[in-house]
Parts: sequence; structure tokens; C-alpha cells
Amino acid sequence: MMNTAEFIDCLENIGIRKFAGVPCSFLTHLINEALNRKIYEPFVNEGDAVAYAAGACLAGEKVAVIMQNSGLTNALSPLTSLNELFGLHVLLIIGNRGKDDEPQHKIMAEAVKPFLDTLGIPYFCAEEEGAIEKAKECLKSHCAALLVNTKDTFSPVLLQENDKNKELGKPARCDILSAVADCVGREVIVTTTGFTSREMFCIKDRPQNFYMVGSMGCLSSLAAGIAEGMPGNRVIAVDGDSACLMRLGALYTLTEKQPDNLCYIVLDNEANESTGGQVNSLGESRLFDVMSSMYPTKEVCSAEEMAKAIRIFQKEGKYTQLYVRTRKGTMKNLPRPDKALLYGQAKRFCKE
Ligand SMILES: Cc1ncc(C[n+]2csc(CCOP(=O)(O)OP(=O)(O)O)c2C)c(N)n1
Repeated sequence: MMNTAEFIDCLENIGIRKFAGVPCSFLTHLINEALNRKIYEPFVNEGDAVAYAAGACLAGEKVAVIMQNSGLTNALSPLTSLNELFGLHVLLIIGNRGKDDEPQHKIMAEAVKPFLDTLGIPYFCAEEEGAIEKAKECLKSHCAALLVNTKDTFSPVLLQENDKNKELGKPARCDILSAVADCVGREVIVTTTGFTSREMFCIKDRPQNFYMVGSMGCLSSLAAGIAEGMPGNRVIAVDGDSACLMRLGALYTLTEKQPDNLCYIVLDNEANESTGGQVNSLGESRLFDVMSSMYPTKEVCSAEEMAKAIRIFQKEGKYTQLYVRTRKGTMKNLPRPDKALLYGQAKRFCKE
């Protein structure tokens, strides 16, 4: 285990004064330390963080980019056609989830190194002796990456300031999910990456559920594809705020389509809770206003209100957009969906 504060000090010694990125649970303590030092810029998509770091480079500053290996796919466009192309070399710190981890990490875990090799980006294990110095040398000619291969790489750092009062009176994610599960008959339920899928699996697993455990940000498009392909059935999609923000453009497309048989719900806890509760913006959430600017959105404040809103959707058969401010926290002893079930879930769904 490395001392997190010392690691950031070492990066500061090579001129890195700021971090930008999207979290990974392997990097929680690193992000906490950077947040506590007020040198972390939250982004909603890894590609945006990489482009921001390129801009900082143009301005003569050095920003390191933090991401999960899954986020490398989001970052490929700016990495290849901006940073590498124009010599705007940035340090990437990548949470390298392994192939024996959850199913959503299987393919990317094996693809990270070949991807980086193809791009000509050298990489080092963050814990390797002299990794930061070696990366510094490489940054002269390319971007460089430090791979963080375990969740215990960094020593624990608690996040300062946590305004618990903000949470008072808000429903828990699981209360809302239970209300949704209780209202459905034949409806399809699709749920987003992280705790939302894990909790829905635990509350009520059924063949008509699809747990979108990876591809963060893609839920609204996945749901639109199902809804348009199954006009005879209704679809309820439950997304998270960070996931919705990651591909906000998809919501723009969805609100043009407005499938009659789709109800799109965002649970906003103002955090990437599934990876450790890191913020996704620097201020109060503006997501309700943003969603409402695209399509009339109803704010729901309790499980009872959610049940009522779902019944209206079922009766009216009209595209429905719901927004809930939820408190942080998960169900106790939350299990992960069985791996075999996840691998087989598309087949199970299609049989229905
Ligand atoms: C492209 C990509 N980047 C990062 C991650 C890591 N990740 C998994 S869940 C999650 C947070 C999701 O936050 P939100 O949608 O707000 O839901 P919450 O966890 O708060 O319930 C992150 C960052 C990922 N899976 N994919």
C-alpha cells in the first residue's frame, strides 16, 4: 500500500498541480486526498477530462487525468486526435479493474495494455519503484499512464466536509426502486451501472429486468432501443445522476424521440456513490433544470409519489421523465448479482 499524500506530493514534485477525472473505486483515496487539497476537478466524462488537461497543457500547466480502465474508451477520441496528435502530453492515472472482477470489466481489463501499446502510450504500475520519474521522462514524447491494479494501492483518506443535513428527508435509492418494482406487471425494467442495478437485483430479480452493469451513461439509449423495438410493452429505465451526465447528449436524442412506452427516471444523489461517493460537479446539482429544459420533468419526493407517477405512466401511455433527489447510502450487505446470471441475462430477457 502506498501513502496517498506522499504519492500526490511526488506528482507535485514533477509539476502536476491538479487532477481532473471521473472516479474508479480503486482511486477513491487518491481522489479524496486531491479533493481535500482542493486540486481535483470533477468531470462527467473521461474524454472531457483529457481534453481539459490538453487545454491546461496549452496554457503551460500540468493536469493529471484520473479514470477507470472502462473510461479509457471514452477518452480515446481526444487522446488520439488531440493530445497525442499535437504533443499535449498528459499523465493518465488508470484504475485497472481486473478480468476476474465483475463481468463488465472482463474485456477492457485485457484490452487496456494492447490499447495503450497501440497508441504508443507507455505505462507503469503505480506501485513500481520510480514509476512517477519514469512516467515524467516519457511525457516528453507521449502521454504516459500509471496503472493502479488493486483497491488497496492507496492508503485510506477520508473526505473532509460532508454536509449530512443536505440528506434529510430525501428517500433512499432502495425505497424508490422498491416502489418501481412493486408497480410493474409485464414492464421491462432497465437499471444503470453500480448500486442501482445491484439494489434492483436484490429487491426483485425477474427475467424482464436488464441490469446494465457497465457502459456507464448508455442507459437512456439502451432503453430507447428496447422501447422502440417492443411497442407492445412498457419500459422503465432507472439511471443515476453521474451516469446521465456522462452522456447527457443521449437524453437530448431521447427527448426528441419521446417513445410513448418509456418512463426515464433519474436518481440524483449528487455523487458517484458506487465508486466511493465522489462529487460529479463543484456545486449544487442543476440536473433537474437541465432535464426539464429538454422535456417536462416531474420531481418525485417519496416512494409513494413514485408509485403514483408510475401508475399515471401506465395509464396515460406517454413518454415520462421523472427526477428524484435521493440520499446517499445503500441497502445493508448488498450482494452483487450472480456472475452467471449477468452473463446470461440478455438471453433470459429475449426469451420472455
Ligand atoms: C466509462 C466509465 N467510467 C467510470 C466508471 C466507474 N463507475 C461505475 S459506477 C460509477 C458512478 C455512478 O454514479 P451515479 O450514476 O450517480 O450512480 P450512484 O453510484 O450514485 O448510484 C462510476 C464512476 C464506469 N463504470 N464506466
